[in-house]
Amino acid sequence: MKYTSSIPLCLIAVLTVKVDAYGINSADKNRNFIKTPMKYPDARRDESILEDLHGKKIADPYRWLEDPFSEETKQFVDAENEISQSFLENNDKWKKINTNLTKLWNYQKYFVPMRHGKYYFSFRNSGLQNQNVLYKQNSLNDDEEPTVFLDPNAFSSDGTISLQEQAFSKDGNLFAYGVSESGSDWIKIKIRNVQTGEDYSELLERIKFTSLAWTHDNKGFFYNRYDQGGDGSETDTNENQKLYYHRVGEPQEKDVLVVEFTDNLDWLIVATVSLCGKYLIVTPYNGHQSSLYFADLEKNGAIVGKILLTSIVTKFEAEYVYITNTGSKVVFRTNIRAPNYRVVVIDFNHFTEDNWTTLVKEDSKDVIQWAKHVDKDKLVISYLQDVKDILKVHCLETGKLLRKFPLEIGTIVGFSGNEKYSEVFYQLESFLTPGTIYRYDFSNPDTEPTVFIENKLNLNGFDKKNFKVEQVFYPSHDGTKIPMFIVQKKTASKTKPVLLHGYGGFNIAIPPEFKVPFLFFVNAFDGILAIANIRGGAEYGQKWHDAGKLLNKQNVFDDFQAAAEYLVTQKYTINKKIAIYGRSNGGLLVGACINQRPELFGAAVAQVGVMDMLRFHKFTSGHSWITDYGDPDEKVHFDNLYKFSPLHNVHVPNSTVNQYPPTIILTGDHDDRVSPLHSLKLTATLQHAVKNNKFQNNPILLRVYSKAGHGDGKPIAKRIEEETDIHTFLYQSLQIDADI
Ligand code: X99
Repeated sequence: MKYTSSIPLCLIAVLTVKVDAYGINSADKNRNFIKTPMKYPDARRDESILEDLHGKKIADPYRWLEDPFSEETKQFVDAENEISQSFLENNDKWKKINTNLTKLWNYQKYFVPMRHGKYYFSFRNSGLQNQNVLYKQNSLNDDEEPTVFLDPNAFSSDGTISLQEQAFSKDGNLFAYGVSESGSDWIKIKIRNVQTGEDYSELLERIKFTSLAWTHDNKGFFYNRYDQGGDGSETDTNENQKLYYHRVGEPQEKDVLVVEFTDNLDWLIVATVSLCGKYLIVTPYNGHQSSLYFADLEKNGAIVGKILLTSIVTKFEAEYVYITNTGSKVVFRTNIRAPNYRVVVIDFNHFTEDNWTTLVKEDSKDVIQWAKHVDKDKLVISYLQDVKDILKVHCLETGKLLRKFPLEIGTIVGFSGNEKYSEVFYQLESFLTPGTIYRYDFSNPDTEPTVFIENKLNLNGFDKKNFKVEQVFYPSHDGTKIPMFIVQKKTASKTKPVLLHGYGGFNIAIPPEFKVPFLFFVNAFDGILAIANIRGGAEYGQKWHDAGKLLNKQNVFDDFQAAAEYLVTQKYTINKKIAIYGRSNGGLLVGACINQRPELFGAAVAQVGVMDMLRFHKFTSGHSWITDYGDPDEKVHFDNLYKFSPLHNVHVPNSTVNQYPPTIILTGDHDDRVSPLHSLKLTATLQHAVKNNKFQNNPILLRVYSKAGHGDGKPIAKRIEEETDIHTFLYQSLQIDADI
C-alpha cells in the first residue's frame, strides 16, 4: 500500500518494533488475531482542558489533535497507521480480497448521454480508470466513435485530481468545470472551448459549494467564492460565501461581486439563471431551508456591481428548487406546507403567496424528489415510493398526469433531457444492476422506453437470478415501521455474516444503488447486505427527516439498533456476525451505536464520521449542520447532543458483554467536510478507555489515508485500497469462512 510517512525514520523503527508486539499472534494471525490486549500509542492527555459548558464540566484531553499541522498530531496519525496497516496487511487475505475486488470493479461503465449545442456528451470509464472520462460525439449512431473531450486522468498521475461541478454555456460552445485536489471540497474553475478543446488562461479559486449558472449571452457565469481558501487539510471555518459573476477571458480579479448577505455569514447562496435567461433566482440556504429572491437580469442591464434582488420568501422554513418557467410563471418544487413536496407556480409579476398555484399537488405517501422540463410542455417527475423510484410524466400547463414509465425496483441515478428535445435518457441502478440506460422519445407516444446501453459486470458466472432482494418493514422501539432492504444469495448456508448500513440524517435517503463493495460482501463472503432506511433521511419526506433530527436524533440510533435486533430475532444471523457500517453522518451513527449497544454487533466500520457533537460547528462548514444536529451553544441542544456524542459517551468495559466490537475508524487527511480530528479524538478516547482492560479483546483501529477527502472524486485505485482494508477487517472480525 502507498503510505508516506512524515515522521523521522528512527521513530518509525521504534514504532514498528512496538507494533510487532501489539498483540498480533503471528502463529495464527489471520484468525484469532487477539491473544493479548492490543497496545496503542500513548497519546498525551491534556487534563488542563476543562470547560464549563451550560453547567457541566467538559474535559477535552485530546484537543491538541484538532491541529492537523502539529508534529504531535502527525506522529499520532503515523503511529495509528502503523498499527492498522500492519494489522491489515499481515492478514494473508488482504491480497486476495484486493485482487477479487479489483476484478469486480473492472467493468465498462457508461453514463447517460447529454445534448449541448451540436454535440452529445457522455461520461465513460473503461473499467479501472481512476476518473470517468467525458466524451463528445456528433450523433449517437453506432458507426461514430466518440472523441475524448475532457480526461481528468490526465490531470495527475495518481488520479487524485477530480472533476466536480460543471456547466455548458447555453449555446454549448463553452464548458466551465471545477477541479478538486486530494478529495477536498475546494475547487478551481477553468473554462474550455468546446470546438477547439482548449482551455482559457484564467483560473478561478477559493470556490466551495458553488452554483455555476451561465448568462444566456454566453459571456460568463455566476459562481460562489470565499475570501479565504485552503487545500482541504485546514480546519478553518468557512463563512461569508458570496456570489460573483465571471466574464470569460478575464482574470478572476475582475469578477463582479453581485450578491452577499453580510448579516448572515453562514448561508450558502444558490443561484440559477432561468430557462429563458431573463431571471436570476437566488436561494440562500441555512442548512436545508432557504429563502427566495429573484432579479430581472434584462432590467439590471450590464453586470457591473451588486444585483438588486426582489424578495419573495423571507422565512427559512422550506426548500424552493427552480424547475422551469414560461414567461413570468415560474415553476418550483417545494415542501412549503407539503412535507412530501409539491410543484407550485409563482408569477414573478404577482409573487405574494396568495397568488401561488399548485401545479402538481403533494401525494399523501410518495415523495417528489426532482422534476425536469422536457419535450416543450412536459414535466418528468421522480417520486420515491417506499424507497423505490417511480417516474411519471405530467403536463406542464395543467399538471395532469400523462403517463408512468415502467421501472424495475431501483433508483434513477442519471437523467438527461430538456425542453428543446423530445428525447430523454435515464439510468437505473439497483443492488445487482450496475446501471441500465433507457431511451425514450416523446414524439412516438405509443412506444415504450428501450434499453440504450446496459452496463454489465465482467464476472464469470455472475447471474442476478442467484440472488434475492427483499424489503421488510421492522418495528423500531417506539413501534414505527422502518423499511429495510435485505440482499443475499439464494443458497442457504450456515449463519451468514451481515453488513448493516444506514445514514439517518440530512433528508438523504439510502435507495437501492449498485455499489461494488456491497456486492462483493454478498457474493464473495456469502453475506447479507441490510440497508436500514432509518429516520432522519428523505425516505418518507419531511416528516421522516424531522423524526430523526434535533431533539429526535436518538430515534436514528434506536432504529438502527432495532434493525440488528430484528435480523437476529428473525434468524437471519447472530449478533457476533453483524458488522455495522456508516459514513459521514452515518459514521456518527456507528460511533453512537457502539457506545450505546456494543453487544449487538460483531464489528463496526465508521468512515469520515462526525464524532465530537459539542464542537462540530467550529470547523470548516460544520455550522451548516446545526439545522439537523442543533446548536451546541444552546443549552437544550447541548444537553441533547451530550447524551449521544460518540466522543463524550465512551465507557470503560466492565464485562465481556459491554466490550467494544472490533472497530475500525477511517478518515482522509484532506477531508474538509468532516475534519479528521473527529476520528482522531474518538480513537484516542476509545483506546484510552480500553487499554489494559481485561474485558476488551477486540481491536480499535484508526486508518488515515493521505491525499484523500470525504469521498467525492476519490480515484478508483484509492477506493479499492480502502475497501480492501475494510473487507479484510470484516473478514477477520466476523470470522468469515468463505473460500476466497
Ligand atoms: C454538506 O455539509 C454539504 C454542504 N452543503 C450544504 C452544500 O449544507 O453543499 C448545502 C446547502 C444548500 C446547498 C448546497 C449545500 N452536506 C451535504 C452534509 C450532508 C449533505 C454533509 O456532508 F446535506 F448532504 N454532512 C457531513 C453532514 C454531517 C456530516
